[in-house]
Amino acid sequence: MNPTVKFNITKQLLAANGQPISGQQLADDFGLSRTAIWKHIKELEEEGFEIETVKKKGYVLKSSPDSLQAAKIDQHLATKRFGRNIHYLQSCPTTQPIAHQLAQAGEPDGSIVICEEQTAGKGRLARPWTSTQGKGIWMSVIIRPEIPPTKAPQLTLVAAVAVTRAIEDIAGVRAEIKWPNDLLINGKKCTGILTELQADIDRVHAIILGIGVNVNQQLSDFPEEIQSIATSVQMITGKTVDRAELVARILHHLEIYTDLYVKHGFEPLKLLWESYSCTLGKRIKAIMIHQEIEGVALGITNEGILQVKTDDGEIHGIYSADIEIQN
Ligand code: BTX
Repeated sequence: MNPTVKFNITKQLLAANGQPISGQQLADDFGLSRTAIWKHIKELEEEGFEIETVKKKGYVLKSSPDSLQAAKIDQHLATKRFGRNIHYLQSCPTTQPIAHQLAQAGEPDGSIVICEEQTAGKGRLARPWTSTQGKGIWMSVIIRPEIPPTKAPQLTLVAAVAVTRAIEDIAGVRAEIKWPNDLLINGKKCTGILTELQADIDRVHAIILGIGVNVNQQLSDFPEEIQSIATSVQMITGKTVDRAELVARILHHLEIYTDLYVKHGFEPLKLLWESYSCTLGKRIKAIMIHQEIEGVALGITNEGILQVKTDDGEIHGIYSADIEIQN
C-alpha cells in the first residue's frame, strides 16, 4: 500500500468526525480505483480502525486505535516543521539509530521517528530505557539548529521545558525537571531525554533528540528493578492520556522553544527552566565518570551549566552528570 495515500485516507476519515466519506470521492481524490481504496480501508481495519461501510454513502470511522500512526498525530498538529515528517514503526530496537540514518540521508528539520515499542531502548551512557508496547511515547526528533556543537547539550534543557509544558497542558499535571534530563512527578521519573549529535568541529549537522515519556503504564508494566523510581502520567492522574495529542503538543512547544533558543540563546528560556526545576537550592551529589561533587545547587548559567557550591565555598560548573538530590 502507498503510505502517503493511506495517511491521507486516514486523515480524511478522522477529520470527517463520524460522517461518511464516499469511496468514489476517495478514489477520485487519489486517482485510484474503488477497489484500491477498499484495500486501504481493509488494511486500516487490520490496524485497529473500526470502519463501517454504509451502502450508497461510504465509509464511516467509528473508532480509531490508541496508537501513534502519523495521521493520528497530524490531526492535533499545530506546527510548521516539527512532526511534518513522521516515520512510524510498530516495534524497533531503538528509534535513535534510525533517526541518525535518516538525518545523514538529509531528512529535514523537525522530522520524527516514533514507535509503539522499543525492544532495546537506550538511555545515557548506554543504560537501558524500558519502552513498553503501546503505553508511552518513544520518539527521536531530528533537529538542525544553526549552533556550534558546544551548545548542543543545551537542547536537552530546551526539550525538558517543552515536554514539561506539554504534559501540563494535556494532563494537567506539573512535572519537575531534575538537571539535566529527567522529568519527575512526585519524585519519580516519567520522562528521559537523550541528546545525540552529528557534527563536525564547528558546525552541527543534526541533533537527534530522543524523548521517552511514560504515559499510560501501570506500575506492573515496569520491570521490578525500576518500579520504585519510575512513574507514568496515568499513574498520577488516574486518567488515560491520548498519546497522539501529547506528541503533537510536545512538538508544538519544542518547535517554539527551539526557534527561540536559536534566535536568542538560552537566556530567555532559563527562567522557565528554573520555574520547573526541582534541583535548585537543594543539596545534591553530582556523579560524573571520574569525579563526585557534593554541595548546594545554586542555579544554572546562561549556557545551562549547573553551578554547585561545595562546603569549602568553592563554586563548580557541572556540564554533565547524574544528580542525586539529598534533601
Ligand atoms: P538515563 O540514562 O537518564 O536513564 C536511564 C535509567 O533510567 C535506567 O538506568 C533506569 O534506571 C531508568 N529507567 C529505564 N527505563 C525507564 C523508564 N521507562 N522510566 C523511568 N525510568 C527508567 C534517559 O536516560 C534517556 C531516555 C531516552 C529514551 C528515548 S525513547 C526514544 C529514544 N530512543 C531510545 O532508545 N532512547 C530515546
